[in-house]
Amino acid sequence: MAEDWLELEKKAREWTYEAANLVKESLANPIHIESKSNPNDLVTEVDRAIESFFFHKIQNEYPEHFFLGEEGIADELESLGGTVWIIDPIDGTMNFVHQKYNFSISVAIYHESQGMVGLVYDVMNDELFHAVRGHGAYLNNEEFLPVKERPLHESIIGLNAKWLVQEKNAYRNPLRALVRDVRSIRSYGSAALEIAYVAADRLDGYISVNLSPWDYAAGLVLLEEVGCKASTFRGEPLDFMKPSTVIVGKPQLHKEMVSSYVGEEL
Ligand code: 2AM
Ligand code: CA
Ligand code: CA
Ligand code: CA
Repeated sequence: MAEDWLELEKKAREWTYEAANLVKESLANPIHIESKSNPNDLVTEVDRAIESFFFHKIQNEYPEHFFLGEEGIADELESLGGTVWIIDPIDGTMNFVHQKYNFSISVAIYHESQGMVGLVYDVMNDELFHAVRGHGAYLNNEEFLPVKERPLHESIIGLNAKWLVQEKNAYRNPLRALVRDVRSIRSYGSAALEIAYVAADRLDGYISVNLSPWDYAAGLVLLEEVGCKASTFRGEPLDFMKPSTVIVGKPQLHKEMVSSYVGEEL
């Protein structure tokens, strides 16, 4: 049976708003925080509860669909075959914990490896960035205009300055050169939101040395609708089965950032 992607987006949107209300309610109480891969890689019981909320909704309503989420509630997937929901329950957990602000819920639906639905919801600002493949990208009820290219020296790039000072980061020098040459950099602390900002023309590009599929899956659906590009630093398509470098931008800028800065063999 062919899926109705507009209907699925409506359902995803309804659940996202419901999940956002649960997140906001959780802010009234103390939140238990743990570390994952390192002391700054945080997770809370709210991240897990929201992932579980989506997982059970999807299992009930669409038992034939698959699930890929950051907190590992579902069995690991080996491919993006069939219909797969790719969810980051809270993107920007550090902001959620420290600021109670600047975090998002990221929900994507892929079909046979193709992004069909993408939603990135900035919970505290009530900004829902959403797209259905072939139907344009929107912020709340407003459709995005096609993005305008700017020359690299007038561009603002989303980039965490930590990447410039970590000695173990092999891309430190190419990234420093890029930071020197662009107009400025910004760091909001939610990769999904920063990718949505590129689609919305608030940023010209976004770069991270290490992201996972739930960080970019929804954002990529938005980008596709406005003609922006996303790839690894080497210009290869993103591999949804493992973490990788990610570079996103308006087409000309993306090409230049890859070919003149981060795309070289290390
Ligand atoms: P998260 O909050 O869902 O973990 C922070 O700059 C951005 O990078 C966030 O979108 C964050 O997602 C993401 N990120 C990916 N891997 C991370 C890691 N190991 N530690 C911290 N943030 C990570
Ligand atoms: Ca995390
Ligand atoms: Ca994330
Ligand atoms: Ca997360």
